[in-house]
Amino acid sequence: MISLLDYGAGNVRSLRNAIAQLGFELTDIRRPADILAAEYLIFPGVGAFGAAMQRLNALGYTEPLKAYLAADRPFLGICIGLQTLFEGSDESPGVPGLGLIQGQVRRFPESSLAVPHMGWNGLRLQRDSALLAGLDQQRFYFVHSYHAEASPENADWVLAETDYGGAFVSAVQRGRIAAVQFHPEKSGESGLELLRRFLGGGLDQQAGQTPLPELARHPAEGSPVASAHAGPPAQSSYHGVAASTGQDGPPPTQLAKRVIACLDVRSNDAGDLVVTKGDQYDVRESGGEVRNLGKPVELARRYYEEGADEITFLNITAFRDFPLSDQPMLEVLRRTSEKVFVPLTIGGGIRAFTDAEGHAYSALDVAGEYFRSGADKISIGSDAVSTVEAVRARGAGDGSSAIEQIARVYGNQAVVISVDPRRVYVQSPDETARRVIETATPGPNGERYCWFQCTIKGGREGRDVDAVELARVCEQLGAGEILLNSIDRDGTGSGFDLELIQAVRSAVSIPVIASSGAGRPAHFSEVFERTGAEAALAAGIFHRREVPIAAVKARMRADGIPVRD
Ligand code: 1PR
Repeated sequence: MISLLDYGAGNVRSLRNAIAQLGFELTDIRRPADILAAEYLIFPGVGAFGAAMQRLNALGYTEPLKAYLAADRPFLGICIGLQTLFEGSDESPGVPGLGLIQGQVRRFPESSLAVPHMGWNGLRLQRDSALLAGLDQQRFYFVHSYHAEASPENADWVLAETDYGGAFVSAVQRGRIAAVQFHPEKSGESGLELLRRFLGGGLDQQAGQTPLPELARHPAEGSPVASAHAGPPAQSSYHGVAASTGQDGPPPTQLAKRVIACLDVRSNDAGDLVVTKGDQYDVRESGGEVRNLGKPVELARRYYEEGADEITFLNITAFRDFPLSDQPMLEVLRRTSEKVFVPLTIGGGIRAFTDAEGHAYSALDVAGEYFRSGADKISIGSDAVSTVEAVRARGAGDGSSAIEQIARVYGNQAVVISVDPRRVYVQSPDETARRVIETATPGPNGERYCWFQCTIKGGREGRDVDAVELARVCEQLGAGEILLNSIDRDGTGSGFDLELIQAVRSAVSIPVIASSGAGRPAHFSEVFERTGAEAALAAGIFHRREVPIAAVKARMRADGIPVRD
């Protein structure tokens, strides 16, 4: 019996779907006694360290869980499920963890690297493992701001390390107990393979010393990777210092730049939900009908199979309707998450709402429904602009905004801010109180300066908020990522707005997704080489099959940019 320790704090739908996809049945832990009855126990911890421990304690799960672990029974912890095995975390000072593994969970230090560590990174195996043998040549999806630290006291647990600034513990294992910092259920085929090995008794086999399969050779090195059968364990990296970059060790791992496929979705005039795509946000043909570029679930599956690192759905007319009445959109999410095992973001209409019967719904209610339907992240557009206006008027956040509420419950990494800016040109910086940039793309009357004005309702209304200010304030309120569109570049195929992207990226320390204007593979390399963007998103060129995702990645690889294969 495979049991899931889900204490209801976040989206575990994708994990359920991944296990179903592998042909296994899952039961839920509903009472403390169920833990000791489990044959395989999976703990996909979600939310903050302290909140996770508090839930385990409140539900009476802590002691049976400790007993289960002490008996060396098959266990797989994921993300916070790894961190809670340690003694404590900077995230929740004073809250004891399960204490199975000696050591602390630390916050990533301030640096030029974005936090959260979000995206696809590699593994450096520290020793033999049936769970990960050969998979260390793949990348897995991480999303976290805190990481477990290796130390001499926990060296016998550390199975893999990953580099981001310094090295951190990305997988642990002893006997039948294993845990990973990344999300196998969001890591495509490699993640499914890891789950398959765990559920197929991989750790039992290892405990019984079944020989491991011969390891493939590392493509870059031409020599066996330091893991199963590869001689002495690789050096460990104590105190956060990447130690395995020496002559003989495997090279440091690298976070890949992400390539994201975006599906703008709305109802067409016949009432069917379609993927559409505009030019500078105008999605209608000259005859007036909404452009139809395909069906959302089918296209999302296609992009998953073609190697998209993430999929984003934007419900582009949700600002005028109540999104929870939009059952087809929720159904799209449910069906997509059954077969697509990379992160899914959904945006559109995330705000507080009162329906025709007078029932009030908070933005958290709306977001919760999206998470339960399979979303990993939600994106907030118009409401973020109103929030920044209110914060500016008040001088500070008051905890009531959608951004703050959703980040508090689901974590910062789950909140993306979708920005829809348009350039406002001026002849001279003196013409406006706004901070302007000198632009290499002058305005229609030769203006050499501009600022980036935020809009709401899909570009229909300009507001007195600058995109740089918006990004900065939203980060302070708890947003975890910025999706940076450009109305000027949308659908033009003329390349990303590098000036806009660099202006925003240099103002925040959370990841930025460059969006709008991709026309050919070189545009992706350009945006990664010339700005600090962590990801790049495109829509039209993928929908119209003008550029395959594989061609984008091949170009990036040729240009020396780290990509997920
Ligand atoms: O304001 O919280 O309800 O969210 C609405 C969401 O819908 C926002 O994220 C907003 O960006 C989006 N949206 C609203 N209207 C449109 C429209 O096109 N008429 N789409 C729209 C925005 C922009 C990108 C697009 C890229 C890449 N689409 O997502 O996919 O520009 O396109 P390209 O590669 O073809 O150039 P709320």
